[in-house]
Amino acid sequence: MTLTPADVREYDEQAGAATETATFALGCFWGPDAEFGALDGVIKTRVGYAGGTKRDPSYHALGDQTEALQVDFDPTVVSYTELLDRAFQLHDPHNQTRTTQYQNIVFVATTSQRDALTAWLEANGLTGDGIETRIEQLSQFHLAEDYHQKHSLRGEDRLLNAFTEAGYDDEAIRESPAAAVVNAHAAGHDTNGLDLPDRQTIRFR
Ligand code: MHO
Repeated sequence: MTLTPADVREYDEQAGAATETATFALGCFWGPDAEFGALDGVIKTRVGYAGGTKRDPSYHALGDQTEALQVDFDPTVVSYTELLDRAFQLHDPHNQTRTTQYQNIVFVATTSQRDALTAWLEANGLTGDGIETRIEQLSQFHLAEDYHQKHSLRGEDRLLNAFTEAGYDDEAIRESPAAAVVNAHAAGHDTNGLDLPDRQTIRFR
């Protein structure tokens, strides 16, 4: 089973869309990176650190920062509200983790995201004050180290090789729509046959 460099290029060339960005912290960021990468309408994902004040945080010098995930999504395919559905499926809003590293946080970036979150909570019988999940205005998102980006994809040489052979460096892998979906596949998620928006499919051999 091989993913060819041509498949990678072909996928990314066709994945262009006007996107919005959503940011969540949902525990170890490897998991949600793959979970969200499997969703239709999620174009790009990246992991990083947010929610704290430490400058230039790194995995081994995190300070008060939390592992977080950013997704660029096509709002004509998936709504911010649907991303909230998934974010709240992936954690329990009534239980917060003790460590700063793995706090559950919904970062809102715009008034419309804040309004959508308020409406989501209300529709689910919750209030911002009544849950343990932190709700914060997004200020800075510090990119995590390359080895954390698309962690499941990087764990399989045959997948990583398809990207490096297609000429992708670490930044290109991090920002690649094909890498987001292949990472989800590698983590065992149902990626809908890796369908492209126009139904062309990355072929695994
Ligand atoms: N050190 C843990 C969690 C990693 S996650 C990026 C592990 O190896 O599974 O915090």
